[in-house]
Amino acid sequence: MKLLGVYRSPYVRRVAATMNFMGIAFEHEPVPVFDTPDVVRQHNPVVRVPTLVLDDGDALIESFAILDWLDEQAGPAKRLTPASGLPRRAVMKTTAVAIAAIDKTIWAAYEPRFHPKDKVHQPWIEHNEGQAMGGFKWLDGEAAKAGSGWLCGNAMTQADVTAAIGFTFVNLARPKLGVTEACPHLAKLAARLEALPALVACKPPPA
Ligand SMILES: N[C@@H](CCC(=O)N[C@@H](CS)C(=O)NCC(=O)O)C(=O)O
Repeated sequence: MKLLGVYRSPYVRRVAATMNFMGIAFEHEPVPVFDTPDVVRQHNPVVRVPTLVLDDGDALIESFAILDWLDEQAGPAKRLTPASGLPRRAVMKTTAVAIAAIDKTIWAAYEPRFHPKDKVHQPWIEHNEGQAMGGFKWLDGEAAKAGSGWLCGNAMTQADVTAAIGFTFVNLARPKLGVTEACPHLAKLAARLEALPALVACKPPPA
């Protein structure tokens, strides 16, 4: 099994961290999708990462769909999103806030990256940053309630993994946003997660 994409991408990283937590072996091919799109295109018509190329040649795309498949492979004891009921709803909801905050951080970062200087629309950057900050502050409130525990229940879940990876990413991509200062409880949770071998093994390079 081969994971395409760099660990700077929070989407790629949450897939890698999840496989590490589950003890699922994989090969990592750090394809820079914008520089070498053809490598990704062979497996993913939309040319985005993460793309997970399976041993039978099939490929999975979109981190949420990949994580869903990994949960099924891992089985009840190791899955990171509960299979049903209120525990599932809580983890899905919290993970959705985390991934939406990541999405919005990326939208803000892409605006100056992919437009000529005179076409960059600062109000649009601020709009997206405001939404990202809304998500991170909400996660901070949940982290405050969790204290030294986990965001959803008694065990670590996908909500913790995606929230921690999102926190690390926003600080790399939009350091001036001040998420660390605004979200001290989330910062503590992220520091705990980032110290675990599963996340250390897929550390993003410094900005
Ligand atoms: N919703 C997707 C987002 C994936 C995504 O946007 N990946 C970025 C890298 S961080 C990418 O491949 N960008 C290339 C492009 O959009 O052209 C997921 O969760 O996998």
